[in-house]
Amino acid sequence: MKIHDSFWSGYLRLIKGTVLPFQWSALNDEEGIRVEIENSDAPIPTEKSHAIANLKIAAGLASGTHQGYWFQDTDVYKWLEGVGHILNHFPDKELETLADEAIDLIEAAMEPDGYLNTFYQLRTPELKFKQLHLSHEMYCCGHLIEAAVAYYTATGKDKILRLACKFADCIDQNFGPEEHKRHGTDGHQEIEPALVKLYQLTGEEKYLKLAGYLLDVRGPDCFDFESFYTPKYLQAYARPKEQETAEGHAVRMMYMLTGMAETALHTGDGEMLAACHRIWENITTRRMYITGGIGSTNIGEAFTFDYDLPNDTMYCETCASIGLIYFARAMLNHEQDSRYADVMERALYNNALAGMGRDGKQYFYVNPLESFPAANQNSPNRGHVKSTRPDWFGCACCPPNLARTVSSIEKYMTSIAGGEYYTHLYIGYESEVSLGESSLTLRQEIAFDHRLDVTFTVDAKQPAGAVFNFRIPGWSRSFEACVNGKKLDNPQISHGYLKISKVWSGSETVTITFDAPVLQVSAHPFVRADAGKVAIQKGPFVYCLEEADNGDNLHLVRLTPETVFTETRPNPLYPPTLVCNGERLEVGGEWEGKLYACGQTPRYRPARLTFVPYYSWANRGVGEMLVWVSKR
Ligand code: FUB
Ligand code: ZN
Repeated sequence: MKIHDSFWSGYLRLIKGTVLPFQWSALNDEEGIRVEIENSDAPIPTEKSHAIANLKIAAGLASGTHQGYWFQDTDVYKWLEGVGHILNHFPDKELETLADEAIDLIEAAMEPDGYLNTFYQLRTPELKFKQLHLSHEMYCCGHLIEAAVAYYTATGKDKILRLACKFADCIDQNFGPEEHKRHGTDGHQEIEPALVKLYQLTGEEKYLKLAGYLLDVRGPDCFDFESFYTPKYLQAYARPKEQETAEGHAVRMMYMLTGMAETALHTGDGEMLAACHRIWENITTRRMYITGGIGSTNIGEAFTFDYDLPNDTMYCETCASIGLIYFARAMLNHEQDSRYADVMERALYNNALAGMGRDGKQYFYVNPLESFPAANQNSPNRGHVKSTRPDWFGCACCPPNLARTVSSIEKYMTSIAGGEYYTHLYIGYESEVSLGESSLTLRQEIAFDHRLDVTFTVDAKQPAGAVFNFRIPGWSRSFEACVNGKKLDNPQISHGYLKISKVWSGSETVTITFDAPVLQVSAHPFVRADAGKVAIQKGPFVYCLEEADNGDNLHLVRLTPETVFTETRPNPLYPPTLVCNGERLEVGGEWEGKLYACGQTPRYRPARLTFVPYYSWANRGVGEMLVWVSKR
């Protein structure tokens, strides 16, 4: 698929030209990259990445010992996966050579039985597979598998695939229900969805079986629980199939659910799928931020309880939103229902994209909905909230996770199910597809302004019957669709998709116009943090106020019933800026020397307010930011 989209093509070029080269420099500890503490759960073991150095040492090509987390290897694997995906968009010999070098290193560092975890190899070999609640050994294997599937698919080079299979086989030989094997699974899920991908690529049933085993064995009798590695943190307070709500560490929960949905797709395990449905409902109706962020607390990087969505102390890790995108996409494989794509889009265009700065060299790990730099700096319970994006992290899971996700954007845009074609995200592209017996060329053009205009062209060399489904986005209140210029008077709608079924012949065009009004969204009244407030959304984008446009003390501004928005477009490649009339509370001399007082009459003066897309915040220096704004 060739992406040609004013918004996403820029991101793909950024990933190729800047993000991946920059991340390679970070993994190699090149000078001038500022490493930040961001994981509040554990002391930072290094102020370097040391990820490539660890592999070199394990391979016997350098001296020294392991530095960094016990899952530092995955930063290299996720980077490799990103390279694999980006090569589908642009050939790049230089990146490919770097990737091949990294794969050679992985081969040299791997033990003869396929085991690879540079932390355990170099620091505590006697503890291999003995600290499963902590060790991330299978998590690392999962990321190597995902890298292998992507890199092999893009290049046809199979060395990394052979290495990933060898590592997966090592896990398979050591773990399983059989008497002679160890019984248990990894504290951090990830290998499960990866094994399903490996099964899909190789057709080897053993990988699917292993994924199922690792999902079923998790539970109260599975781990030796220690310190904050509680049963909830590890999603082990009940068997995954019996769980009702999203608990514990948010990234782990998302990767587990993705693994469950992907596994159930092939095994037909109804209980597993039912659990996915229950937990999906719990997350999306009670525990998800409007930005698609998840994880209401930094303590354990975790979910808390229903409607607990604080805007300033939350976690909303970039990886957790990425995990939600994966889970939503996996659910779309089961059910073509627009509610999954709506959430996928929300998480992608807001929390996930906010994880990366415009320059592609700075990243957020934690994504607040309200940022007050003085509090971030001085309040001990907000140390995890940063006012600007650091270059890199001691625990650097998020930056390469963004690289692999954005570089594979096409995987989230469309799908084919039951012989029908589905459009989930509106992004410009061109591709050749086979639908049943027919081979078609599809082209989609997008214009997003006051509304979203979609022009979808089908080129059929021979007349061909085909069904196309177009998602009706949750943010759109009305739409109009035409086929070859003729309006559809009774459009057929199924599960939130507009269905167009016909015989296509020659070049035919579907045009759809979705209105994209500026929405003032309220939260459920039980969300205490958002009471009396609204968030602004237009199309897939949630908006925010920034100090750079609106001055400080953003909590003093409010919208009114008379507020009207106008749109301006400083840069045609980006979504519009929204300007409106609101009010600002004046804080005058009557408050001099007082902290509390009775009988003060609040005085509001008119204020012009400027909202920018949330994903773009913190690109103009340090300043306040606010998503949920008071409304009179
Ligand atoms: O533990 C591996 C990764 O590091 C997790 O997914 C992130 O939350 C961070 O803790
Ligand atoms: Zn992360």
